[in-house]
Amino acid sequence: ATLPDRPAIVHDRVATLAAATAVVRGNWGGAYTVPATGLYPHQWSWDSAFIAIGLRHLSPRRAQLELDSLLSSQWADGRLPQIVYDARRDDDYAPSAAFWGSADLPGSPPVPTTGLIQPPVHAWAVWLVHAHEPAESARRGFLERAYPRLVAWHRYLRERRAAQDGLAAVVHPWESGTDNSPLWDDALARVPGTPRAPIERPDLQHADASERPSNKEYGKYFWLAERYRDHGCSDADPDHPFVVNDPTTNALWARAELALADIAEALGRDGAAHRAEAARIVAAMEALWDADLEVYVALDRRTGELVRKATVGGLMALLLPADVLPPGRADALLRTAQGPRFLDVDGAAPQFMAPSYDATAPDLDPALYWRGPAWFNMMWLLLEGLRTHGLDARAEKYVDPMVEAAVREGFPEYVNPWTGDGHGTRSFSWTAALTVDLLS
Ligand code: 9YW
Repeated sequence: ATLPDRPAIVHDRVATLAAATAVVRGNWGGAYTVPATGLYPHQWSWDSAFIAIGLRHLSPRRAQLELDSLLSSQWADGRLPQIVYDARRDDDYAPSAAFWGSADLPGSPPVPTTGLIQPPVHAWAVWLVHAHEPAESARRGFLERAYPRLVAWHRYLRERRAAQDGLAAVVHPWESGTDNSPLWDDALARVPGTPRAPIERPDLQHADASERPSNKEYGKYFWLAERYRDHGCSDADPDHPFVVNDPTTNALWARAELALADIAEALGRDGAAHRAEAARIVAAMEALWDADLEVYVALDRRTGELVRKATVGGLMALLLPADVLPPGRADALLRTAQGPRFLDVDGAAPQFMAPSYDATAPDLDPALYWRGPAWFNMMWLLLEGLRTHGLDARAEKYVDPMVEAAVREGFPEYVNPWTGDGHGTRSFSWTAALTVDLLS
């Protein structure tokens, strides 16, 4: 099977690198990069990891600082917060720092943050930043500083989020990084949409309402955030209505454990416990495997039921080498990734990127956030997954289409996978940073 040839590529490498660099530079906030100046004016957890992966090519020191500043906002229990607020910009985003009032919560850091988390891609990002310029990293003690904090972060996932069955649970759609994914529809159906706080939507000043979650969904997001906050963000609320195992979070956690092993070994320690932990997570993920769809899916902990829908996040176990996965699993995932649900490599029309949601699903919407559009972080991860399994040439074929989609409309947040049309906000940091990475 071959991917149909792309039409002539319009981007110019030098100009594209300059434009992408200008975006990440323009979004620099002093010690970290905001995801987008209007829509997301604070530091976001997994955004910083992807941004650092691009920044390492431009300035290894800035890439280190990006991750250092997130790691320094760690809670006493080890959690890395979803958002670290910049007090100077606290009227631009909802829910605000005042909504969380993190200073009043036990174990919170000195800076205001949310109490939620995001997918644990950080240890891997730290390793990639280090490995790009090991001497510069060693000179600044980057790994020594990061390692204990990353260990504490993973301990939080294991002890506070994975106590029952070894799979990390998320307690809010925001924690998955894929807010309105179809994976969360059923679980959200039992969440009240009536928070005490007013439902504010400053996001709608920066992106079209038809491309963002609905007010109904935001009501539920606010209600869940209030509930988690009102229980002290303690993970000890037995009746929290939204507790799900997300395939992206768990696959990235396993991948990050392998990176932690590399970090430990670079520091002259034994990495075996981290490799064993990665294997343990992969074994636990068997509970998420859907043998019919040939993809990992979500598990609703409140009902005990699998959410049998294929999302691009369900392919992220491709980031793990074949010998870490169960026999035959990598081949099955590669079939799904390249099949009609995602890249459709035998299909008639050339595709820019993989959709976030099953292309064969009747309710896919190619412009609506995590319900169809292609996202640059997920596609970057998928290309890494193809490369992990020796499909370098296949991955390479997507670099130009992906860069073209990024540059054509000014580094959009997400795009239509089939036309490349941009959606959401523009000058989005991880789109630009990962473009730098693809071209470096
Ligand atoms: C929100 C910042 C974040 C990303 C998430 C994406 C969106 C909405 O924006 O979240 O308000 O946090 O879904 O993955 O980290 O770019």
